[in-house]
Amino acid sequence: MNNIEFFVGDITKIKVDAIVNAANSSLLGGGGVDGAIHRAAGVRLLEECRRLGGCRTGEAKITNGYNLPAKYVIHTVGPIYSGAESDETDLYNCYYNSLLLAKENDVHSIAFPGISTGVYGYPKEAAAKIALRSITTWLSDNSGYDMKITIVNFSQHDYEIYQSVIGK
Ligand code: AR6
Repeated sequence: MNNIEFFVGDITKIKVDAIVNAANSSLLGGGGVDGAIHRAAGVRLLEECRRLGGCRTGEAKITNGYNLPAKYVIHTVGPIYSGAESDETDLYNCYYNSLLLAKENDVHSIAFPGISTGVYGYPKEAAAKIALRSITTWLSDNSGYDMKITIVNFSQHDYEIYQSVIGK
């Protein structure tokens, strides 16, 4: 996992080419990491999001980062956890499609929060496994492309969940 590193803390503080937002399908802001990103980026982010016309679950859209240290924000919509098989596919697609969109925009460093693991209720260990599977698959599918990936854990506890998944 040479291209993957971990950061414990606030994703809005990270200087990378793109940070990923765990948004909702309206793309018009909300709580959690979405609220934090909109507060830190400023009102121009909401103005640009209004022009995007929403986003489907598992898909991703890109905007500028405005007042953030990151150049871009990639907004993706995770599944609201229900236990259905489609949750796993949707969550996998969030990571994979965010990376595809990043590459299309010449992004070479990207930071992900734990998509769906807050308000949307996805169990954190299961979500970490899917995130790692999606990211490592994308990296091997795009092995000629230089992409540095940061997984952002908001708490030490979330970080430990990831490390236990990697250790297994
Ligand atoms: N930096 C990094 N991670 C964070 C931050 C932050 N500043 N703030 C929260 N997290 P959530 P979801 C973590 O609820 O489950 C919003 O209202 C948090 O600990 O933000 O995908 C949207 O508008 C958790 O592990 O996103 C949607 O309506 C992870 O980020 C809905 O919530 C995701 O938690 C999306 O729910």
